[in-house]
Amino acid sequence: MEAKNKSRTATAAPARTHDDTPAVNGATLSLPVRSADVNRKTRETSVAVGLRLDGTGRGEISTGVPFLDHMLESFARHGFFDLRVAATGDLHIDDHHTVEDVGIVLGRAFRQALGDRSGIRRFGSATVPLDEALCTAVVDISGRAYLAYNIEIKEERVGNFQTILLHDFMKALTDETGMNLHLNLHAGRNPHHIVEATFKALARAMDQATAIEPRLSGVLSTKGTLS
Ligand SMILES: [Mn+2]
Repeated sequence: MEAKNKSRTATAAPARTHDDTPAVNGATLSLPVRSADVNRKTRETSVAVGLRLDGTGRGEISTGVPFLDHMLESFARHGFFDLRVAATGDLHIDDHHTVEDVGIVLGRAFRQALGDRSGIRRFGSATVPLDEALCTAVVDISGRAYLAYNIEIKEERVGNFQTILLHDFMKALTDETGMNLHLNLHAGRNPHHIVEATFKALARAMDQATAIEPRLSGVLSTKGTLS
């Protein structure tokens, strides 16, 4: 009996050929959970973000700014991120602090969840229509922050939401994630459509760029680092 167990152990051990990612059912690699929880509290806002990169698109968003909630739910859904955002802010002044600070904390969550950025595809791009609106997002999660914002919206507001805050949100997100983001609007009349097409394009581009590239070991850079 004892000898039998011993021989089983002895033959089983060499079957694990490499590292610590054993095959599940002989097929799927078990990858580490890429997620982050980030909180930030200032005299103006309090923001908590939970992010899982390899999610299913579930959003639980409550920022006190309904239009931003709608945009972030769309972002989670189309990027297949699981995203929880809870924010309270000085909305009696205006939405500016809250929208910008949600961008900051979401960016920090991406940075934290990506770690040293090893294994990611790094680049992503998507062009998304919403009726007459058409927007392209191109992203390089390079560690270098740069936003090229080429979106012109004539209307000052969508409902109560100031359209200029889209720029502030994207700048905060870009800076804190440490990425290069180009946003180009090709067409659009309705400001709701323009902003929503922008978030959807961003979601799809970031889904690609944050995805794990199975052919890659280490970081996708000839420099050897993305941090
Ligand atoms: Mn909508």
